[in-house]
Formats: sequence, structure tokens, C-alpha cells
Amino acid sequence: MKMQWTRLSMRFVVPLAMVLALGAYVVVPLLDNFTLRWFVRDLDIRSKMLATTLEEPLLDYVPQRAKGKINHLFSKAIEDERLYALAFCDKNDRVLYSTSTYPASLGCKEPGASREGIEKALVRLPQGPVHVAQSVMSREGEAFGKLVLVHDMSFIEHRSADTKKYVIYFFILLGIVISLITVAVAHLSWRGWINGVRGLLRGELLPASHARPSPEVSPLVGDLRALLHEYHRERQGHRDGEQAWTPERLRELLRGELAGDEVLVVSNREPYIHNETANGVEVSRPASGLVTAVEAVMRACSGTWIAHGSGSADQKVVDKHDRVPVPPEQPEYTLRRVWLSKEEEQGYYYGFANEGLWPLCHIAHVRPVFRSSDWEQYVKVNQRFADAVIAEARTDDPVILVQDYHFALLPKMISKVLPRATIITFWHIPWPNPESFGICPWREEILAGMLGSTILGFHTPFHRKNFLETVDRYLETRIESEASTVSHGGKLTQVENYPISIAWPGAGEVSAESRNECRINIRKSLALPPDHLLGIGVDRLDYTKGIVERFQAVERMLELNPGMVGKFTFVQIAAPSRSSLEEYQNFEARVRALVLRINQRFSQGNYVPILLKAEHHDQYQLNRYYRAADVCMVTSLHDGMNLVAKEFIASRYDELGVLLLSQFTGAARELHEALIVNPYHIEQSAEALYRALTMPEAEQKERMRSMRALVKDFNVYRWAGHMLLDAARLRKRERVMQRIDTHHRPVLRRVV
Ligand code: ADQ
Repeated sequence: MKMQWTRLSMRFVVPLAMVLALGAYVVVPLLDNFTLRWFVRDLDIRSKMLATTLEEPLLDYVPQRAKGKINHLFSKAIEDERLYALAFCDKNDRVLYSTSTYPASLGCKEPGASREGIEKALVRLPQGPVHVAQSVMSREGEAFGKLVLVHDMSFIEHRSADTKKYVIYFFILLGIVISLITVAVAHLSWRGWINGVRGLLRGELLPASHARPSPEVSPLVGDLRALLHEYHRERQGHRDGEQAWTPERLRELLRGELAGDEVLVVSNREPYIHNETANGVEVSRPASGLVTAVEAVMRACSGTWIAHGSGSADQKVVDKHDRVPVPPEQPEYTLRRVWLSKEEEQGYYYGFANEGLWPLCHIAHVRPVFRSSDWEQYVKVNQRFADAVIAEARTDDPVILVQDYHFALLPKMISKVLPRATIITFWHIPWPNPESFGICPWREEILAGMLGSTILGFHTPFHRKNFLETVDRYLETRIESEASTVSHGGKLTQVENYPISIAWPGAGEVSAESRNECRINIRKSLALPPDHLLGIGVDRLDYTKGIVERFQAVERMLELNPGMVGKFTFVQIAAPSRSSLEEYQNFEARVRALVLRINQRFSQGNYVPILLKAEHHDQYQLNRYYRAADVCMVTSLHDGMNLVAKEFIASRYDELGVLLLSQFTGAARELHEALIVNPYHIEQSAEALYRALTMPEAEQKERMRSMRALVKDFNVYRWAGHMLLDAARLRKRERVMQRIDTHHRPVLRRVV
């Protein structure tokens, strides 16, 4: 407080003192000098005029020695308040006639400077300062005397004193105004600076935004970013025992903390799909963020993955228990397939999950559709998967990882039969606010089903908070906000946020092609010159991914920067998804029509600005595109996390390339150095795209290096590790409680 006052008074007093000094020591003397000269000049003119007026009568009266007339003439003349005295001197400089006021000390001596036939001087007499002017008179060319005119100058001193006073007042006022402005400006810019730094520390400014930071914060951005990063790592290192998360560490954790415990995963999408093709049975990996993440965990911990067998050759390759070891090239875990009828798949998967829950949880302005028939299938299929899990479990307390919104009812169904099982449910998509969720006709059943979990995970604290508020609104529960637990029907559920990620090292790290080879080869395959600028987008063809908005941003960027036409191409790799739903068919048609329109608008010869590759690509191919690109655009309208953003970063071991990331993805909460955009704001995205394409390499490297360090540390093993560590902790506690219960209950009973 004291410091603030000192700073404030300094800002006020210093400018005030400076302005006053300027007024007193520079302006007032200058003004004094100026007014004096001005008045003297004025008196010179007056003297000359008076001398001319008096010359004629004097030429008559002096030769006549008409003393009376001369005295009368003089006394009439000095009635003018400024003319103080008059005298007439003869040729020999003797005073012949004078007014009584004429100071004897002046005599007839020559005054000072001569100008325009008049001699003049400023003289200080005891009575005050006077202006003395002498005008020589001649008759018929012969000088016969001179007239001495004495003007009173004390009025000049009075006026000068008055002027000085006003000037000082003016400067005091000016000083106060300037000081106040200085204080206000300093205060505002200080606040701006503080806000800038605060924003930076919260990850809102440059690192988190496509906007440039204010000039006063700019010099600090690099240092602050480095500092934040260091802090983030230190804090995490501290939490994780300063050990990096690797598949080995995850395995060790499973062996140590969950010694011998069985791990089961349940998801709708299977990690490997066997399909009949013209070349026989072929295996493929689905385009799914969930599969990408959980597969990495399953490889680390073995176990059994239970999923819907959706491939045309899936039944052909399983054993009599519907199991198949995977990955096919080097089996590490078991895939157990569950078969669904067309009707079940339609109602549970396409209907309730994807026409109901998916749009319900994503705010992408597509109306959810809820049908009772779909709900019935959803309940039925959840039960079928619960039965499959129970059948696969070799113990009564397995660790079960339930994946996503397809299985909201599963946790409760399993825990009824296996109450000692540790059920970790991870919700891969956002959780909406209570009002939005409230429109689901079976909201209570869904929430109660999920609360059958031991641990319930979301990507971000925001989704977790939304869930707790929803439960609070619609169910009779006890919520401990501090501990983030919900108690419902005698079961305690820990609700946490675990940001999902990708495996590290990513496929890009071990790829055979160098970055330059990727750049050249991909451009060659697209018939583009080697220096052509390339943007990349990789998504399922889903309306939540902001593909339309992305293309509109590309169009606007080309519109605003015609120099980019012919030099930049955007490649969209879009895996067809849920194509049997009308909403998705319409969406695909919209995307295709938009591409056609934009391409027609900007095409030049063979050049088109957007290349749409609406097909599935394997991870190896995706990585080649990521590494060949100058910019990757992730413009989801709403996304739980978004793994494409992290895959792009992982693939860029050259530390180049720019990530343009929607603020509505979970990833935006972590990847502060991406160019963050609001995908609904087309102008902003277009501007950010241009900025990405013209970003200097040094800045690209600085941003990419920082994001790579983060994704490396916050990888998928950490995601799974944290969930499993929490599970292990809860299991230990449960076991201790059970032991206490069995040993002490009889004692307690006896006591009672
Ligand atoms: P998704 O909605 O599927 O995941 P995302 O996280 O981006 O979204 O993952 C997509 C995955 O599919 C990526 O691994 C990507 O490489 C792959 N992919 C996309 N297009 C492909 C294509 N054409 N060919 C091949 N592969 C393709 C959901 C949630 C996300 C959340 C994940 C994980 O919607 O918010 O990040 O689960 O929890």
C-alpha cells in the first residue's frame, strides 16, 4: 500500500514540478522580455507621433520666446497619463523649457539607440522606470533644438507582474492536468500490462490465442512461456515421482500395484476389424480416438478387450469362445467379440447412442432424437455386454475399463453381479450442462447406470463439474465436492478428470521417411510443386468436427490474400463415419458441395485449393501427411479432447509446422502454444490460417518444442496410469476395510 502511494505521488508530483519549472524559468522570462519589447516599440511610435504634433507650434513659439504658450502647450500634452514630462533643449544642450515633472538629472544628454530619427532610452529614475526619447528639430535645414519626451513605464511593470501571475496560474493548472493524465495513463497501462501477464500465466494470451500479445507484454512472452512450461513440468514431475510414463512403467504399475489383477476393457468399437475382400480376409484399424488411446494401454497390460464384432470376416477368425489374439502381427492381448443383430445395432448404436446421446453431449446445434424403441435396444445391448464381461472375468474383483457413451448402463449392471469389481468408466465425449442433459427422457437411468462405476473419468475439469451438477440436479445423491465423490444407492463413485492422449513415441518418431522426403513425396503424389504450402485436416466425417467451418476459413483466407491462390492447398482426410444415418449423409453432401463450390471459385488450370480424401488412411499414411504439412487445422465445434491435434504434434520431430486449434476442444486446455480459434468465427480462423502459413520458423519451433514436451510427458500411458493408480488405491482401501470388517465385526457385535 505504501509502495503504491509512493508510486502514485511520484507520478503526480514529478510531472507537476516539471511543468511549473518550465513555466517559471523559461516561459515567464521569455514572456517578460517579449512584452517589454512590445511596449517599448509602442512608446517609440507614440513619441514620434507626439514630436511631430508638437514640432510645428514649437517652431513658432521658441523663436518668439513665448514661454507662456510653450508651458501651456507642454502642460496640455502631459495630460496624457502616460506622458510623464517634456523638455525643449537648445542646440547647446541646455534645457530652455520643461514641465515641472521633468527630472533635472536627465538634462539634455543623448539617450541610447537611434531609430527612425528619434533617440530613445530606458532610464530608471527614483520615481520609477521611464522611456526617454529625443526628437531633433530643424528649420530650413538647420537644427535649432530638440524635444525630449519622457514616458512613464511603471504601468509596464504592473502589467508584466499581472501577466506573470496569470502565466503561473495557467501553468499550475496545466501541470495538474498533465499530472492527472500521467497518473491515469500510467495506471491504465500498468493494469493492461498486469492483465497481459496474468492472461499469459493463465494461458490466455499469445500462447493460447491466435491474437498477438500487446506490445508491452511481447518482450516477456518467450521467457514467461519457458517459465510456465518449467513450472508445469516440475509440478507434474513432483506428482509423478519425476518418472516419465512409458509402456514399461505402466506394466510395472500393473504388476506392482494391481499384482495379478485382471484387466478387462469394454468398448463398442473393436481395435481390429477383419473384413472379406477380393484378396481374402484383411485386417484394418478403425478411425477412432478411443481405439487409438486404449489400444496403447492394452498393449502395455495385456488382458481382454470386449467389443462389437462388426467386420464381415470377424466371425470367421474367432475361436469357439469368440476370441481372437491381437494385434495380428504380434499378439499381445485378447479380443473378445460380441455379436449384434441388425436391429440391435440400429437401435442401440445408431439410434440411442449416435442420434440421441452424441448430439446431446456435443453442443453442435444438431437436435438429439430419442425413441423408446432405441432405448429398449440400448438397455438390451448393455445387458448383453455386461453378461459378456461377467463371463470373461476369471475373478470376482477384476479391473474393468468401460469406454464411452455406448455403455452408460453397464457399470451398474456389472456391479450388481460383481460388487467387488473395480469399474473405471471413461466418458470420451463432453458432458453438457444440467439443462441440456435434462432433455434426455431417461436421464435418471443413465446417471444411475454410470454411478455403478468405482471411478468415472472425463477429459476436463469442466466436463467433470457439469456431470456433478447434473447428478445433483436429477438424482438423490450425496456429493462431496472437495473429494469429488458421489454416493448413490450405497455405492461411492470417484469422479475425476484424466486428459487422454496418444502413445509416445508416436508413429512419426519411428517412421522411415525423413521430414523432407515426406514433404517432397506427398506433394509429388498430389501433383503439387515442392515449395507448395500445404494444410491438413484429419477427422471422421462428423458434423461436430467443424469441417464446413474449416473450408469456409480456407475460402476467406484466399479471398483476403489472393497471393495465396495457386500457392496453398488444403488436404482434408475424412474417414466416412455412421454413414447409414441421414444426418451424416446430409452432412457429407454439404461438405462435398462446399468443396466443389470453393474449388470452382479458385481453380487455376490444374490447381484447386481443397483436396477432399473421404477415405480411411492407415496411421503410417496419416503421419506422412502430418509431417508434410505446414499447418494442421483442428476446428471442432465441440470435442472431448481431439487426438488429431496431439498426433500432429507427435509426428513433428523436426519441430516445425503450426497447429490451429479450436477453443472448444479439450486439447485447447493443454496446448497453449497452438493458434487457438473460435471455429464459428470464420474471419478469425482465416486470419489465423494466414498467420500460420507465414509464421517464421523460429516461432514455429518455439511453439512446437513446447507442445511436444507437453504431449511427451502427458502421454496415454500417464492417462491410463493415473486412472489405474487411483483404482489401485481404492482397491487397497476396500481390502483393508473388508479385513477390518471380517476381524472386528464379531467383536463389535459382542460389545453391542
Ligand atoms: P473421435 O471423435 O474419434 O474421438 P479424435 O480424438 O480426433 O476424435 O480421434 C480420431 C482418431 O481417428 C485419430 O486417432 C485419427 O488419427 C483417426 N482418424 C481420423 N480420421 C481418420 C482417417 N480418415 N483415417 C484414419 N484414421 C483417422 C472421441 C472423442 C474425442 C476424444 C477421443 C478419445 O470425440 O474428443 O479425443 O474420443 O477420447
